[in-house]
Amino acid sequence: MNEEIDEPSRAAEVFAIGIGECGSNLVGAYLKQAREQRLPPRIRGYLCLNTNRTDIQKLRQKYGIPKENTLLYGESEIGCGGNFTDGYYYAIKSKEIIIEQLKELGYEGVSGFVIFTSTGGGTGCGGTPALIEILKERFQEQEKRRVFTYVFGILPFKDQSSEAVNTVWALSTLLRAQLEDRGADLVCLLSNRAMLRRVLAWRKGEVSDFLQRQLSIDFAKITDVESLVPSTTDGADAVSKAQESAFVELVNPLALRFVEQMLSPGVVEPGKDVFPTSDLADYARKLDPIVVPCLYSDVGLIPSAGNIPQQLRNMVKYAVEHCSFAEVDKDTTASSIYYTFSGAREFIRAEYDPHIKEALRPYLAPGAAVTPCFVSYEDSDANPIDFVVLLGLPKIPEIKDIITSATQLVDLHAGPSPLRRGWFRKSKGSSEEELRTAIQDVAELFGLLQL
Ligand SMILES: Nc1nc2c(ncn2[C@@H]2O[C@H](COP(=O)(O)OP(=O)(O)O)[C@@H](O)[C@H]2O)c(=O)[nH]1
Ligand SMILES: [Mg+2]
Repeated sequence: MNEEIDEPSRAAEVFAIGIGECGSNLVGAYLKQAREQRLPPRIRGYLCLNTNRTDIQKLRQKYGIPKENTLLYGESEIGCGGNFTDGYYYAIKSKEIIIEQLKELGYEGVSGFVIFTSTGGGTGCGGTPALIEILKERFQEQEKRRVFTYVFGILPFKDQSSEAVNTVWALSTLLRAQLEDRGADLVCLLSNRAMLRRVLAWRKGEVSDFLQRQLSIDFAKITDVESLVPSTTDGADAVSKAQESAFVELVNPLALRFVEQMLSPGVVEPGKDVFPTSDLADYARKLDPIVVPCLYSDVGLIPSAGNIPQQLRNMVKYAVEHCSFAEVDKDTTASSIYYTFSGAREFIRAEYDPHIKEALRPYLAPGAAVTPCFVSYEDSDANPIDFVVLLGLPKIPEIKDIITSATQLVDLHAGPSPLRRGWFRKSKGSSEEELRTAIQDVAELFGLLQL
């Protein structure tokens, strides 16, 4: 892909994997957008994996993805229907063909993998922990080389209790595996619900045209934006399905803007300085294993207007409270923070760090560390000021909702009736105990034990 890149920066390249429908769409949209503008310089190659033939066909058509960049695996060709255990074992059983195809696409020597998935489906939810195991085994055990695996996980829309169960299972599984060094190095949570709310708030005009076209929704008549969010339960009807797919179209570009920002500090470009020098591994080293990103694009910082500390405080507040990719509590207490401040050279100054840190303090747990990264460009026109904050293990009300929904669904099927209990095995390939442990894990991790 990037022939002119020299060896050191080549070594810092990553391989992108989209697994399941959501994950593959994100990779497809990312590369399509990149092809139209410029190639994403960090991405060595990409693969979209799915257990569902129709999803792959739709994906190839929509984003113009060549066949060799997709892989259909598993036993049925009709997906996993939300059964994450199937999702997990289908991937494990297809280990050889997955590795073989990654090899053909040139994955040797990359420093990391970015894996895109939804947390609430089956193929991606179950397949992601399996994929990471496969990659870690291949690199760490066979090659004795550390590779980083970053997961961009999309949280479901609200009131999807089956997806809530899957989300809890996926987070617990990814983190438990990490204890044995076979899990995700970092999981970035992006919430469909929160992203949709942002898009609706920011691009009202454009969005209303889009909804009018796609769904014949008259935006002028909508008073409660939240009511637009599909609250589908299992077996959603066709209307909410159409609605959901229109909504994902709206949120995907936002998710991708963040991905681009997150990968950018390590990309070597003429006229660009990064201080302190940063590589992809930094995020994993400096942050807790689950993070929620915030992205404030095109910040209006005006040094000549004076009172820079105040301007920076406003920027930080706005970023955390209005630009996070999953809603966080106002008095969120993150256990770690990493921020990237990027833009034209005259605005991006390391001496702003104490002010930014001070402004971030209300969102931090006592004793938690903040890691800065300044990215400055010579060319001021092409590079607006962007501020990215990664909040390590913040308080996320949505996670609380997800735990509550998951618990309700588990409770519903628990109890003495073997027919009711059959749900655990049939729908999830799992057991009540396994799911209760996962719920407990996630509740503990986020400090949510008193629900
Ligand atoms: N943001 C976003 N969410 C999606 C997309 N496609 C599906 N989803 C969400 O993903 C979840 C369903 O998982 P899906 O990826 O279809 O399952 P899988 O194919 O079995 O891994 C639901 O929460 C959907 O709202 C997409 O392209 N973008
Ligand atoms: Mg799907």
